[in-house]
Amino acid sequence: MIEKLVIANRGEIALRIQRACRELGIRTVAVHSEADRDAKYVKLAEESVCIGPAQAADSYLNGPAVIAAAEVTSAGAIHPGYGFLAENADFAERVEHSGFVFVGPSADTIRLMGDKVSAIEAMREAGVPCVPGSGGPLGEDDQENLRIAEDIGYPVIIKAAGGGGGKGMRVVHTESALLNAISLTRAESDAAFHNDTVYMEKFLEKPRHVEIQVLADGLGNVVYLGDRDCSLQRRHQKVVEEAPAPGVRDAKRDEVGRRCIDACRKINYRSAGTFEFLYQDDEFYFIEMNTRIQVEHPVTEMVTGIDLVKEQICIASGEPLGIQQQDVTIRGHAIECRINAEDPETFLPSPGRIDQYHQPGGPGIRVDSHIYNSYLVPPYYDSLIAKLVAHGSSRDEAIARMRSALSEMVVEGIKTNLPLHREIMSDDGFNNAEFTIHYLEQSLLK
Ligand code: MV4
Repeated sequence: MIEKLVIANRGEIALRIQRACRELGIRTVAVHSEADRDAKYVKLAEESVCIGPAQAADSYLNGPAVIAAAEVTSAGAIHPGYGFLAENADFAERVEHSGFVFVGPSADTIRLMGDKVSAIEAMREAGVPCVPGSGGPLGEDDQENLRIAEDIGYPVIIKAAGGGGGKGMRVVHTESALLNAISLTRAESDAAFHNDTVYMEKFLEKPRHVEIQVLADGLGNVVYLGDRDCSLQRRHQKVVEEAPAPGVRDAKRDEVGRRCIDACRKINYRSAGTFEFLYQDDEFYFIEMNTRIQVEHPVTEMVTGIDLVKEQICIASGEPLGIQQQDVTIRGHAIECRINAEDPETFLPSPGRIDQYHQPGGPGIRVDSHIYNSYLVPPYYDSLIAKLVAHGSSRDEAIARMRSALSEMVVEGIKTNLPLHREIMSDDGFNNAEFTIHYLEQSLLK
């Protein structure tokens, strides 16, 4: 078993990982930037190491500094959390070559999934349903590319193999716009990701974003932990997530979940992972796989009772997965609101001092947050300050509990998106689960 672990992250997820370690009897090392010296998770860790200046590029993204912190503290493992170095295959490789356990999949798996073309190819071969598309990189032959688009049928979308999460995409509605769109996406992709590989998919116009959570030990034991709907987003930033995805039939969810399990076995996947799908007209279409613990993991924890972070760490220690598929049951419904330090009108970050914080509570309420009274929200990082999660026996009960919790929650001194969450929880479209990925931007924020 791992005895000491470096948490290569900050904020609420650093605290979350630390809590999992404390339960498991693992000592923790917090690494932090100069701006995070006074952070709660730094004070609560057994040890801490300052790894650089405030700018993330000089600290949380500095792989050698993180590895050096593991060396000087004689830690055995590094947990990357989400963001920063979590899906950096070169970092994972360096961690392992330095003799530490990387809490996540192998560097090769991260690399395979980081290239969206190779990820789709692997999933298609494993029987995971994918979006109709080019089934590989687009070549330089214009006539061939026009023919591929004709076969798929317009509208199509051109995506960068090195992209993901909304970066490097272009929708094409007509044949006359295709070739220019391919050239532009290729050039942008080359500049942004040093990779000019692009591919083509049918553009789905009114999908929902539904993802499937898996846990795999790399020894052949794999389970899927149901699904999550993450459709409510603005500019590719998720705002509200929930589990299970409303309206997805159990038989459909199970069919796709089992395909995800098959795929994990086939690529020998290890750790927690998420299969991202577009969901439209009762069908799932794979788009990407995330090889990290995700921000929205708590909704899955609430409905399954399984601690995903503890499972990740036990798997990384080499333990076989202690859960079988028949042990996984989905109980009730959970919703997560991402509370951000941002201006509710302009969406610009709103860092500063928290003058007043009242954390909500009550049955079924969970708050994952590192903030406290008089905490200074630094301006350098993501604006997420809290994840407010509500669980109930039904979706309606979860929403009612979330509404109550939102009415209790007080964050003063900085601006937050609490007003937006209160609006969403009272919105008819949300309450009736009538939404797509475009709902927040096109209906609610108008
Ligand atoms: C798509 C799509 C429609 N059709 N692919 C955006 C983020 C990246 N993960 C994939 N994305 C999309 N891919 C096809 N074939 C629409 C989106 C998309 C989207 C997807 C999930 C959540 C929010 C989104 C917002 C805009 C576009």
